[in-house]
Amino acid sequence: MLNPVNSLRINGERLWQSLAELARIGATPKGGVKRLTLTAVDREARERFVAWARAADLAVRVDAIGNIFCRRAGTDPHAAPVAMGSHLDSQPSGGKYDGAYGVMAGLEVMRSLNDAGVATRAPLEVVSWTNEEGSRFTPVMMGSGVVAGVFPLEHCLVQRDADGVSVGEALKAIGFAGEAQAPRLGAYFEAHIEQGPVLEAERTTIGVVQGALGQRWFDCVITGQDAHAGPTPMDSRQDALIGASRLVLEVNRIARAHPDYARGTVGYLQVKPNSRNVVPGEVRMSVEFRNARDSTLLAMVAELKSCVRSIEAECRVAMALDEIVYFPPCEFDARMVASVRAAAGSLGLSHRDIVSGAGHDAVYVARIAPTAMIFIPCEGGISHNELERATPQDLAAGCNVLLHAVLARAGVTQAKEAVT
Ligand code: HGY
Ligand code: MN
Ligand code: MN
Repeated sequence: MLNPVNSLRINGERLWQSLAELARIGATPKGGVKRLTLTAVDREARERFVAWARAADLAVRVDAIGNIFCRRAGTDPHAAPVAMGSHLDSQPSGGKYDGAYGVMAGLEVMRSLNDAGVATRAPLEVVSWTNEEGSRFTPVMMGSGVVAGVFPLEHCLVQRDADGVSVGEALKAIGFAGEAQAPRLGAYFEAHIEQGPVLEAERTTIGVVQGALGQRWFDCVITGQDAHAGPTPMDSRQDALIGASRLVLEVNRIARAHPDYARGTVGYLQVKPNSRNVVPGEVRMSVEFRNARDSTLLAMVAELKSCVRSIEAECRVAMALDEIVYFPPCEFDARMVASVRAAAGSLGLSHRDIVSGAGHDAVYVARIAPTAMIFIPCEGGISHNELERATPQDLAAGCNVLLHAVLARAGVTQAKEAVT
């Protein structure tokens, strides 16, 4: 590899400004963003990203699930591209860095290589994947899942949101129902905030991500009987909310009782008829479990199902559990992980190996291309929260690691005299 690029660094101020400008799209009062996938706000962010990519002379293509691919040519047009990316959609009350950082960091790498006149052997791509968050439409990580062959395209296009709008209709409405074929990827790097407390607590700048927890998501419908809150004696009620409340506590107990990074969460709960003087006859809720070992994840689910049976009997309700997402724990490609570690080391940045508690598009892309992730700290480990924060220094550091890991993978064929 040519020496001149070793001293190459990204433009941290430009990265910071791009993130700030993007964060104004869907900005929420407490400093976060609400950019639900395939909404008008998501379209605005997508269009801003496409305009920036075109201004950096990247070739922009959109595929049938709305994934956006932006290519920088390499000197070997037949080489499989080295890709970077993440997602522009957010949680309903999300932060300005979850997803956006990985897309803007990839764009900044392209911009910096343009500024430095560096040519790579393999082409490069920066990708914005559709619907990583899974909060408006399930399944989660939809766009990367389609490209990785996890979900059939048609299955995803007919998924509907709470208002009955389908993914296909929403894609057309925002003008991102593309026709391009997703490119074959030679490698994929995703830069992301850790979304947990480890790096900040250890004052470590870079997380060298080994892999991600496996996840199992369920929709649960609890059916009892609507009844008048006054005349109905306590013993004769079929109170769906009591059943749901018992299940919430059992999910928490099961997660706390298991090893291997076990997690259990009920994040969504809808009570019907949701009227203060009616005993609730129906509750719809989410249940999700995560774990670093597939066998432990299975054991957690088995315990959940036995709890469901006993709660049904005790509360005289019916509980329907429908599994909607499953992916096993994943390990990233050892050579790719090593290149992230080497880049952090060569930049003199503190770093440590870490496992991702969150799912990411990288989890599915890892099924079709060698993949690795780069984490940076976020304040208090807070994410999926409007208060999500990261420092300009850490954002730039992670982007420099991305730059040098990508260059090591793509190969440098031309660089102006020593890059100052
Ligand atoms: O839920 C997750 O792990 C990711 O944020 N979609
Ligand atoms: Mn994310
Ligand atoms: Mn997220």
